[in-house]
Amino acid sequence: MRLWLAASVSLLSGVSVVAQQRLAPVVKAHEPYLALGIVAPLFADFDGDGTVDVLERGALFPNTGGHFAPVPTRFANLNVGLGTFDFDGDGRPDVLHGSDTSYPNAQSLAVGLNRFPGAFVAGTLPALPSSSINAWSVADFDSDGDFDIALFLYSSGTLPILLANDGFGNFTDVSAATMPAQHVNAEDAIAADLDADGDVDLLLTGAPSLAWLENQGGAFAAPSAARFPPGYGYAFAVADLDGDGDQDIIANDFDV
Ligand SMILES: [Ca+2]
Ligand SMILES: [Ca+2]
Ligand SMILES: [Ca+2]
Ligand SMILES: [Ca+2]
Repeated sequence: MRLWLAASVSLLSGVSVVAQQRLAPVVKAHEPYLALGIVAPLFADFDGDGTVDVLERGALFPNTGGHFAPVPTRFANLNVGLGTFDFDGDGRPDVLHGSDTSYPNAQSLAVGLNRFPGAFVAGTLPALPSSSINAWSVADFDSDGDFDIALFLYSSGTLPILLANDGFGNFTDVSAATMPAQHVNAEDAIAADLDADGDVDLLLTGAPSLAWLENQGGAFAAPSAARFPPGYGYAFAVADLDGDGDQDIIANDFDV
């Protein structure tokens, strides 16, 4: 069983104030739910009444004063929640979800756009390889004000994937022009502006140690571990821990 030692946080840095307002809030579900045998629920105000609701296995549990009664979402493909993001910028939380496993197959990846009080409707995704998703991250990687999706797959023959959002929750595979043309064995991915140049980079664990993909104007350089000590590569979090204005990293080796 994989047991993660710390929760990860996704940080968005260096985007404009307008983009930051549009891109908040960010919630990334993580594997502990699944490692414990609990299907990953998502928490957000899905029905827009000001209270935090629960979404799990295709059912919405609206929060009515602390009581949660399931309501079918009428979106049959809404399986295990990965995260909640406002993909179409309408102020309502949308969802990223996959198949019922701790490492969903990329082919099962789906975006549910919030149309409550009606239902979720599917955003458009390109065909993706049949391989489990080792790591994923959602952030505004091309700095155009909407959430994009980065994927790192398990199968050795796969390449990193970047799906660019058109602003309405429809995604295009832009990997060939933006991602390194090599398999990247990432266990988890966090988006953060590590070099403080205004764009969102990707910090990876398990590749095999900490490594990062530098965002160079919307295209990512090959993974580099040169700036990191060896042997730290499973649980991590990113924040400005010493208050000096740049992003610091807490990491923990799986074997320690
Ligand atoms: Ca609510
Ligand atoms: Ca939305
Ligand atoms: Ca974007
Ligand atoms: Ca950067």
